[in-house]
Amino acid sequence: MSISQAQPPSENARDVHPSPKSPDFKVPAGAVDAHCHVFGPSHKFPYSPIRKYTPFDAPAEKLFALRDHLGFEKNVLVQASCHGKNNEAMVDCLKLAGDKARGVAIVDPAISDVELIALDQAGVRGVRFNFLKRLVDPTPKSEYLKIAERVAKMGWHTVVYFEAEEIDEIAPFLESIPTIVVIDHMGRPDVSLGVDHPQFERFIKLMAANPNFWVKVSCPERLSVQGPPYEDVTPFARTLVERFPDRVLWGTDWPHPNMTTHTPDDGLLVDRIPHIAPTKALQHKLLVENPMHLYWPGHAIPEGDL
Ligand code: 0GY
Repeated sequence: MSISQAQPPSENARDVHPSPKSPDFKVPAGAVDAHCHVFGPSHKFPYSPIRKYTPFDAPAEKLFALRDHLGFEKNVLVQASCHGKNNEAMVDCLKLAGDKARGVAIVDPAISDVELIALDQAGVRGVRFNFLKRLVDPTPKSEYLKIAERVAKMGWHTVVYFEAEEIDEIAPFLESIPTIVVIDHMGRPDVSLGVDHPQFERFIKLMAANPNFWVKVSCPERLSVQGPPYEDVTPFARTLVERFPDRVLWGTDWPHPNMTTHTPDDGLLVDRIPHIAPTKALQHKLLVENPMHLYWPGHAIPEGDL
């Protein structure tokens, strides 16, 4: 493996899949990959000095090639911890993508209104609060709340990433956020417990009690105990899609940072979609209507073949 990037990847980092399969499942026209990242290139957009990992560079042009290969039309770029609060790589990618991408930023509580407006003009529509200890040092919830109150005025939403064991501790904070709250990766359930376990029931109750909560039915590759094709994760995603069809999003999670067990094949991930969203109507909501509503409100929504 040749490593020529400016900041070499962490020892256990994996590069992206070199040749993801062409999916057998054809996504509907206008489909949005609503959770992916761009990394570097680090000679141009260095990783954060306080990052917990260094990924392989995964620049905009590689993402666009994957988008086209999988049949998607649009991307939502989610700022990852390795770039910290410097959103330049993401903003550069938004510019290159034209209207085909939107972003979710990580911002400092001291960010100025001018900087927030510049992010909005670049296509950012949300902020991300990351609670995973292996990824970030903690930020006080009071600081996060101040950010949420400011971005609420801009019509943005909040994306949160936390571990399932933290749900009781974090729920009151989530319920105080005055925006739509999008929960990453199904709240990271322990899938070995099973879909009927109180842990996942607790998550469903949280979703049911808060109509402003949305969830990404993403990341089977991280949550699976069995590995590809991730059948042990399917019942979790399918339950959420069927129960909350208007509040679910789907994303590849490309380029899959911190995966140590295997290199995910994004074509295979796309082929899981009909298993978690078994009807054309559910697929259209998951891949087109819901992300368009959140990230391209007021834009024409391509009709599905229902
Ligand atoms: C993801 C998941 C991970 C990483 C990050 O911000 C990040 O670094 O989100 C992870 O390691 O679980 O969504 O990319």
